[in-house]
This record gives sequence, structure tokens and C-alpha cells, in this order.
Amino acid sequence: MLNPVERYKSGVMPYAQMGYWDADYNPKDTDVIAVFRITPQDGVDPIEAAAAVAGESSTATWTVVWTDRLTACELYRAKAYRVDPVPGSPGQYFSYIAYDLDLFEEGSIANLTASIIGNVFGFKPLKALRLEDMRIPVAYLKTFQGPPTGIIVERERLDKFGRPLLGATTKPKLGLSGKNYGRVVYEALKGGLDFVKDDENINSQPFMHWRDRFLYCMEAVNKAAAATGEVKGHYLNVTAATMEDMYERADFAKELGSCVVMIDLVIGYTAIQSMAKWARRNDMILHLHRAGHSSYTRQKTHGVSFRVIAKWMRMAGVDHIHAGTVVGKLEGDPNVIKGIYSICRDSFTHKNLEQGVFFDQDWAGLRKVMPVASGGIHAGQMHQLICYLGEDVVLQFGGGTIGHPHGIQAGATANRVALEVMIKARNEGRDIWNEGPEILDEAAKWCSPLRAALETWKNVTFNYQSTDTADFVATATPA
Ligand code: RUB
Repeated sequence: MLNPVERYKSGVMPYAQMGYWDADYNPKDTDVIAVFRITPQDGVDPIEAAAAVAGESSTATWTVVWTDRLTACELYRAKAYRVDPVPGSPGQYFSYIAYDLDLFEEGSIANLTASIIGNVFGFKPLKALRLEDMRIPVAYLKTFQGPPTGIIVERERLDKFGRPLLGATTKPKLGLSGKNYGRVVYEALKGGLDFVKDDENINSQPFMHWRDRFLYCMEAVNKAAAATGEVKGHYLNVTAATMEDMYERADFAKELGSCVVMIDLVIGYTAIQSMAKWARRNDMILHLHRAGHSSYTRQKTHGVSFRVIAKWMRMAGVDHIHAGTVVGKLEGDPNVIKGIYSICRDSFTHKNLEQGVFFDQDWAGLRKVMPVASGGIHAGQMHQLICYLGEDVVLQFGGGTIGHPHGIQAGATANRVALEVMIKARNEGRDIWNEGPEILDEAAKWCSPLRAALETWKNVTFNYQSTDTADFVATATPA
């Protein structure tokens, strides 16, 4: 450590020397820890790059400022304390940075993120930067409300246990009138789904204003509930241009008796937290569609990993979050998806580098988020979906319900029957991973909607290389 005269001499000094690198630092239980993937420009020392990220995401600027000495600067400086080369990716480094708890306002994702991802991603000495994971201390977690409902209470409210929930996104995404939209919702719920969902970009367009949608959808929900004797729901998307509009729409959804409302990630962290508080006050399930996330989560070298977004959303307080399907039309490496699901559903998420999870995370009693698997899935994949994703998940088949050759009700019935036969087989101890196709074929003998679904989509797979994969591979345990 430099003496104070040298340390506070005006001018530019490497960030590491300014105190933003400390190889001996031992993070406190109350520290927020972030791990970044850093790709320094050619010739930039990785330790200095890590120190720069620590500096610019906490107290530093490009030159020494004497006003540091008016603060508890030793405490407030974030400390990069570890830099490891990324396995198999020359020129990239995982850098661990610890932040004192006092740097963050309680219960505010906006404040947390303004530091951690505020300035640093545009920093010239770096070619690229990715926030890979964070460890949130229990002391900080306890300042967040978390999910308004949580998995356990959601299941109790819906009276549905022991199986994944089933949903569908109404299609086409845009263009239906309120009345036709309501028909799709009714058919899908009557045919056996638990939920239908607005798509991310359905708000209040000329072809269907939001009040029309809400009225026709709730008529559909009520009729389907009466016809089936089951609790049914439709995620009414309340996303809008202002908080006032969103509250107005959410209040109307509640007035009509909806059990769930929906928001899009693009509304921003503060709006999400406001809606989470509204949902808790109003006993409403809050569904989050992660619209926009792939623009910054998918590429491994730059952006924010979705596992971090999932952590922030559990803290902010959503009940459902789109979290990947593995087998569907959208990005989803099996291991990375497992890691994300454990962030949503576990009381304690264990460090698991093969799944991209860098830290143990005690969730401090925050309720659990129900992951939603949605995007290009169909009944023929039911065994894979259950094996990969487990039981506490909403499986959402949009095209895979509405595109059924016998109509929407038949599409829903195909999915419900596929789910129930697969869960029954699993409960009887059958090996559904290997016997899955056979189990579906047996059921298709007596269920013509399932037969038609399997026939229509039997050859549909999306076998592409995953972009966002973990960097560590499992090593065999020595005998
Ligand atoms: C579903 C759909 C959803 C995506 C979002 O339609 O397009 O908007 O699931 O993706 P379909 P994610 O079921 O017809 O493919 O869930 O990965 O955020």
C-alpha cells in the first residue's frame, strides 16, 4: 500500500495501485460478490483490468481525487481479489470483486445494478465484459420482499399439485380482435390447460384495446372454470407506457377476478418492483416474460448472464419467470438451464461450476419463483421436459396447442394427456427418459388428439449448438 502522500498525489495512477486490487482480501459474509468475465484489450494486464472494473463499479474515476479522503474510502472501494483464466478461452479471465454492503440502498435493484453494471461495460481498456454471477449476502436479501406468492402458495391457490402446470401463449402474437382472442383462451383452458398467456408484445393496439382483451379473456376463464371444475387463469399483460397505466390495468384485472397478471422485463427494474409490491398487496400471481433479455444475455463474452437476471428477479419479486426449455426453439444449454432453475426454486442454491453457478447462495427465506418453459415445445417432448425441468415448472405450448390440426381444444387435450400419462409412468417407477416415446404412443392409441399431435410434430427438433454454455466440465471423482 502506498503512503498517503504518494497515494493522493494528483494525476493518473493504475487502479490496482489505487487500492482496487487486493489479492489478500477475504470477502466478508455481508459483502456482495460479483464474478465478471473480462476480456482485456491486447497488452492490458488482467489484474489491472479487474481492478479497473472494481474501481469504476464502486468509487473510482480515471484520475486520483483527494475527496476520497473525506470518505471511508478504504471500506467503500470495491476489491478485485482473484483473477482466473477462463478454461479453454485464451484472453478471457474470471475476476472476482467484493463490494461492501454499505455501497447499496436497501431493497433496490435499480441501485444495485447502477453500480454493478453502471459504467463498466463501455470501458475502453476492455474488449468485452460479462457479469457471470453474483453472491448476494443474506443481510442484503433480507431487505427485499421477494416473490409475492411463491410456488407453494400458488399451488394452493390453484389447487394443483404433483405435476407441472400447463399453459399456452395465444397465437398469432398480434392482430386478433378481443372476441376471437377470448375464443382461443376459452378453447385452450377448456381442453385441459391451466393457464393461457398474452404474448410479450400484446398491450393495447388498434386491433384490440386492453379493456376488450381483459373482458373477453376473463369471460373465457370463468366459462372454462365452470365447465371443467378447475381453477383457470390467463396472464393478463399489464405492460404499458407508464406506471399509472399499469396500475390501472392491474386494478381492472383484479376487479374482474383474475388470479394472475403479467409484465415484461423491458418495463425496467423499478417498475417490476412496484408491480411486485402491488401483487403482494392484491394477492395476485405475478408472471414475468423476459422480453428483451437475449439482446444482452446470450453471448458469452459481453453482457449479463441470465442467471444473474434470475437472481435479481427473485429479489425484485416475481412469481413466474421464463427460464428456458432446453429442447425448444430458443437458446438453452441443459446445464446452464439447470443452474438457472436452481436459482429460481431452491432454498439454498449450491455452487455448481458445470451449471455456471459460481457461488453458494442462501435465499434467506425468499419465496420460490416458478420457472416457465416456453418457446417451440410440443407434446412429443413431454418426457424430455419432465426429465430436464422437473415438476415445479409451467410448460407452455403456444404453437404446440393452437397449431393442432384438430383445433385448439384438441391441442390442449393432447398436452394434458401427454403430461398426465408421463407423470403417472414416472410415479410408477418407469424410466421415462428412455421409455417416453413408447409411453406416449401407448396413450395415443386411445387419445386421438395426442395421436394427431405426435403425428404432426414428430420430426420437429431444434438441434443447434448452444451459445451460452458453462466453461467448466465435470471431472470424474477419483476412485
Ligand atoms: C412462445 C413464445 C414466447 C417465448 C419466449 O410461443 O414465443 O414468447 O416462449 O421465450 P410458442 P422464453 O410456444 O409458440 O413457441 O420463454 O425463452 O423467454
